[in-house]
Amino acid sequence: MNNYSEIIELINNSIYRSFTAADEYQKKVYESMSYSLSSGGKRVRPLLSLLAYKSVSGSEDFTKILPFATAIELIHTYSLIHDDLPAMDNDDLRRGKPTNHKVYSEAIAILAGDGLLNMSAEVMSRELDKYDEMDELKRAIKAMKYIFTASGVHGMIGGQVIDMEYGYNMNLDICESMYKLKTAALIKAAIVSGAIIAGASDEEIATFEEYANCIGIAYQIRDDILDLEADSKKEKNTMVNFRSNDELVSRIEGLTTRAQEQINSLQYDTSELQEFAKILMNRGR
Ligand code: GRG
Repeated sequence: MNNYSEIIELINNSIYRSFTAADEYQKKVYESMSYSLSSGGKRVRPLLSLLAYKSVSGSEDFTKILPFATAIELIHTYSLIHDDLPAMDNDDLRRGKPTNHKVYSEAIAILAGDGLLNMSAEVMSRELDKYDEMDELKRAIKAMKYIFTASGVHGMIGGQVIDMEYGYNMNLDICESMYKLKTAALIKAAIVSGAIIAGASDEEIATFEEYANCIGIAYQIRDDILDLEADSKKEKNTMVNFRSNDELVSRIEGLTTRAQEQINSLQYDTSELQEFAKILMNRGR
């Protein structure tokens, strides 16, 4: 992700600014939130948000999109903290470091996740005061609605429920539904919110949705292959249980091509989104 280091710096600054002062008695929860926010996440989702915004607006002034991109990373971080908890995947390591609950206790990790989710709402709603134009305000509300729907039971949480309920006993169909919700929904929200805030039409948003869905599913399949290569595959089922490596690689290529074709049909400069789709699918850990 080296090519994008300047944009990632902007994102990181915005994430760290989203923290309000740490009061004395509850400072442990701030430390716990900050631990997971600054422990080496690639910032894929906020980056996609900014690239979609830039493509539609033609502008590199990211002031308007940054709060939404930041909120998505806060939501992503909460989901990882909760996913690692004993009641969920019970993992000891995340990004090569001890998981949040291992460092701060299970209770604090639950609260830190909750805190990050709330903070995502705070960061976005703080923006609403700044809009003078009704159209801008409507776009901001539309983006918020999209982000919260995608991360809720119709999206990411729903996907996590499928993982919990069917993880040890699923078929390809269930696995596809899980990927669409658990992984692709938040990636879609990142891209679509960028397009919404930049003023894309409904038809264009539908095209971004299709692009995002393809790269979201392909991103998860790539993640499964990386897990397999690192020999860290979990006991639960993933796509590698149903398809050979060659089939999965060719599925990733097919999804990436479809994603690229989709945004190629737009009237905007989508070259960075095209390139980023390729980088994501060839990524290592
Ligand atoms: C607990 C509500 C709740 C949801 C959890 C996102 C999720 C759902 C679980 C995390 C486990 C997992 C494998 C999710 C699939 C999405 C994925 C590939 C996450 C990792 O995202 P990256 O690669 O991670 O962007 P970094 O570390 O770069 O932030």
